[in-house]
Amino acid sequence: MNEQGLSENEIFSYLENVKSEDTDYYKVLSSMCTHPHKIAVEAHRLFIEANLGDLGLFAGAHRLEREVVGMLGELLHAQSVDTQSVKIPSGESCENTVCGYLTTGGTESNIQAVRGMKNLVEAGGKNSGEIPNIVIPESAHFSFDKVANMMGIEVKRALLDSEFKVDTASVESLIDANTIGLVGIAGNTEFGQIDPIEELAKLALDNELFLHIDAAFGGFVIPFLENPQPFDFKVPGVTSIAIDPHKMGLSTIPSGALLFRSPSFLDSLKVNTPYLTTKAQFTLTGTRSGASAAATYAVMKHLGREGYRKNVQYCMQLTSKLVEEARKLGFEPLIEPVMNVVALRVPSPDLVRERLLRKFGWNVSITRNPRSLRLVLMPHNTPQDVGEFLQDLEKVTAEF
Ligand code: 0PR
Repeated sequence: MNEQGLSENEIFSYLENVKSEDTDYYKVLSSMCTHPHKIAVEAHRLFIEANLGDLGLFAGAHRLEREVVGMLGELLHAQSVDTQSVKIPSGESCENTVCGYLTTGGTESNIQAVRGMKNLVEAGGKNSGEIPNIVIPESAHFSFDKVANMMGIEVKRALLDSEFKVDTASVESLIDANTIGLVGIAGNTEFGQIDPIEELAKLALDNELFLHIDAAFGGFVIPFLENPQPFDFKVPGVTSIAIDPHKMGLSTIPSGALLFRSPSFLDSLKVNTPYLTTKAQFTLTGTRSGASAAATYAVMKHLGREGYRKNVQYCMQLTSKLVEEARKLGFEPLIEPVMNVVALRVPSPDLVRERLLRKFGWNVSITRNPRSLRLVLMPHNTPQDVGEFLQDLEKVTAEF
């Protein structure tokens, strides 16, 4: 650290320089995040110092968190949503209402959902003494590798079917006496596919298991599609859901959310906080951003269902355009896109990716199995970009 402080000017000229190395999302087809809505940015600034780790000091930001959890609960068909009594991590009781809290994103939500399962099983005396396990789809996000590593839980991976949905027969075959829960994905990272949530829920109910749905990406997409598949609390057996406002919710980073069907789930995450303004904390992080709560509140209120529907329609139109024109070039998608993620079969995908970046500046990614070009069509992309991308793809693949 320098001994004497630099001037504001010096610092900001350096920062602006450095920021030019960051993407402005132009030619980015690999990201599930996008520019936050300007209303979210303003609200974020207004609550910049709010710390939801000490709720009593930030009652306003805490109210906004409660309202966001309430709105998300409504969106995800929680049975009873009463924003006055929505449970947030402050230690109050919340019978018959959705409960949850705002996390830093899908990773924290997934970790906490599994931690809740483990704690509830241990509290219920159901622990067999063996290592507990969960069964997740092979397509699950790598945040579940962190779950396995942190919590001493075995993570079993079920096979996918030909459409990259989890194969429920494979899930069933992996369930044993030490299984505590299942995971389904509503919008998987690589293919944008939705697992058969109703079938998973039936398995969960029949075997008395928890069922966590990772809708980190799909949570702000599926409800706004024309014929949404059931994936949320409407499906009996779904016990928790991860949904990320900082992806298709157009909020600022870090904005995730974890919702539970039952308050006992949240209670199982309780840690006493003797010297704070509240007696207990249910979150993974201690100090956490109230600015994210304000940003998410602002953008959800501002856009409403209509605004999000338009956003999803726009991204789906880009998706259709991309697939239609890619087909004309002879490239087929691995599946008919369910949401705004396309996995495109191209020759030598790794080389194509590298050349698209080096020659034309496109950022795309690759699916693991099978390897294909993965493209996420986000609000920052335009129809013109899609047209240009396809021309560049044609040039690059002509070399093979
Ligand atoms: N669950 C699913 C289904 C996800 O797709 C992701 C992230 C997570 C959980 C974890 O969420 P957080 O990263 O918020 O903890 N999916 C994206 C991915 O790994 C995240 C991302 C976003 C990566 C923007 C790159 C990027 O530029 O691809």
